[in-house]
Formats: sequence, C-alpha cells, structure tokens
Amino acid sequence: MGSFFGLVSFLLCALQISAEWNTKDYMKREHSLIKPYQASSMSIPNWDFMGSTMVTNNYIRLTPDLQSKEGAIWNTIPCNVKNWELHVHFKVHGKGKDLFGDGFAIWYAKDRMVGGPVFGNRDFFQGLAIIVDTYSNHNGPHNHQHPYISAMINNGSLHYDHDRDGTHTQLAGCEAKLRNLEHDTHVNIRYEKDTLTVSTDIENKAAWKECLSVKGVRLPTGYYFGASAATGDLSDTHDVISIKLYELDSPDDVQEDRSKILPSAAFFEAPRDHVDDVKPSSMSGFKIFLLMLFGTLAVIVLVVIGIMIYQKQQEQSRKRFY
Ligand SMILES: *[C@@H]1O[C@H](CO)[C@@H](O)[C@H](O)[C@H]1NC(C)=O
Ligand SMILES: [Ca+2]
Repeated sequence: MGSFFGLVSFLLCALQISAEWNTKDYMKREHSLIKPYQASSMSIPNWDFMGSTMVTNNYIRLTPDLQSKEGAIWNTIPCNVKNWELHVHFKVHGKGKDLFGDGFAIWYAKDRMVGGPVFGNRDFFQGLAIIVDTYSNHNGPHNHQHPYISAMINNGSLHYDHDRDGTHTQLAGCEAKLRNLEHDTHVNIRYEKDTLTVSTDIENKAAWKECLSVKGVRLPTGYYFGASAATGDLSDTHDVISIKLYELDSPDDVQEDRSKILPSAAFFEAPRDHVDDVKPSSMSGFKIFLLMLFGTLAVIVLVVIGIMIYQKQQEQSRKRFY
C-alpha cells in the first residue's frame, strides 16, 4: 500500500516537473508589481494601498515594526487567467528575536481593500489566502513551529481562528524559517488544473522547495490579487518587493466558465492542535467498524440464503427424478 502511494506520488511529481518545463511562462504586467513602482506621484499603476502601507523606491512596507498596524495592497484589475503562477518577493524583519508578529497573507479574493482581523484583511472572505503566520497564538502543544505557511480556501462561510492559528481551516501547510534573513526570500503560488502548490525560495539556493500541494481546489476567475499584513501586541516589518503573475493557460485548453463558481476545496487537512477533534476521528473509526460489521453480517446472510435456495433447488431436481 505504502509503496503504491509512493509510486503514485513519484509519478505525480514527475508529471509536475515535466509540466513546469513545458510551460511557457508569460508575465501579466497588469497583475504584477515590479520596480520602479512610480511612487513619486504617490500612486502605483494598477495597485491600491491602504492602512499603514508605505511605498518607497525599493520596497512596499505593509507594516513597520510597530504595534497595532495593518496594511494592504490590492491589484485594481480582476484576474481572468484561469491557470497561473504568482511569485512574491518579500522580506519579514524586525528587532524582535523571540517575540514578533503577527504575519502577512497573500490573497486571491473577491473583495479588495476591506481591512479586518485576518492579517489586515476581512474575515469570512471569499477566495484563497496564503498565510505566513509568524506568531504562534496557540498555547497548547504544537505540531509545528512558526513561522508557518498555510493555505485556506473560503466561500465566505469560514472564520479564521487566530486562537488556533487557523489550523482547523487550513488545507495544508509547512514551517518556513523566513525571518530576518540577509538574502532574498520568495514564495511561489501555483494554481494549475485545480491543483494549488505553494513553494518557497528562502534558503538562498535559487530553487523552489515545495511547501504544500493540494488537488481539487476550485477558484473562480475575476478575483483580485492582494497582500496584507498586521501587527498586534507584537510587531515586525512586513515588506513586499515584487509580485509577478505568470499566465499558464494555453490557447488549446478547453475553457470552462469559472466566473460564477464559489471557491471550494475537495480535501481538507485533518484538524490539528484541537482536543475536541480527537472524538470525530475516533467516531469515524467506530463508524468504519460498524460498517464492516454490517457488511460481514450482510455477506453471511446472503451466503445462508444462497445455500438455502441451492438446497431447495437440489431437493426439487431430486423430486423430479423420482
Ligand atoms: C461553503 O463552505 C463550507 C465549508 O467548507 C461548506 O460546508 C458549505 O457547504 C459551502 N457553501 C456553499 C454554498 O458551497
Ligand atoms: Ca498566529
């Protein structure tokens, strides 16, 4: 079983790599944010900014290393590319050695320029959030360290729970030591054929390292790209240096109209860090046991009935002989 899954994931990996090699990357300028930002006029073409966001020649500072700040930048043009790859060059740094926060998020969302509690963006959002959570709010034993990168898909019904660091609404995640580094740090969000893959380049190796990959993710077209960050009691500097959107659509793809669908994900990660969550999983184990029990009983009953019918037929055929 294990080797079967190993083989499958190896084949998927191989496919992924060949897909990456075959793709003709094409940067869409209207969804990208690159230097020079033209900050002189206090506005950036195709991008709006809000809150504590400050534009300089070399970076866009979403929050400074000060308490209780929120900032965001949002693309003004809805994205109608169905398959895409987004490269974000960022820098998280600050005075704090052990205490810093809260983190930042990269968005592909329906609503733009609405501040709120989810790293400077609204809660109950519709769309995709890639969350870089630098501060562990959860006091219980953690399965992972922070900073932690996770993906969340929301159709507007889910609340991002800071007390659990979002662990019970995330699709998947990974640890990433991305703070206070001398070299450049990048995150790559690839959305292709309903597979969402997040990779990082934070080890100064000029190569992507996979953080998470989830199949069965359905996102509508026509949403907006954005980035937001927040500080609270703890603080950090959250800078965005560039955002580059590459189109992965090929003209011969059969294009399904995705403009009206709600964001959805087929697979959620099993909830973690949550004591109450042990019960549902043992319940489902119990359900499986019951199902197997009933299945076995059903098979026995069918076999018994079968034997009875067979015997009856044998009897009748014997009767016919006499
Ligand atoms: C929205 O998402 C929630 C949680 O994933 C799900 O239970 C609900 O059915 C979804 N609503 C719609 C209208 O798809
Ligand atoms: Ca947190």
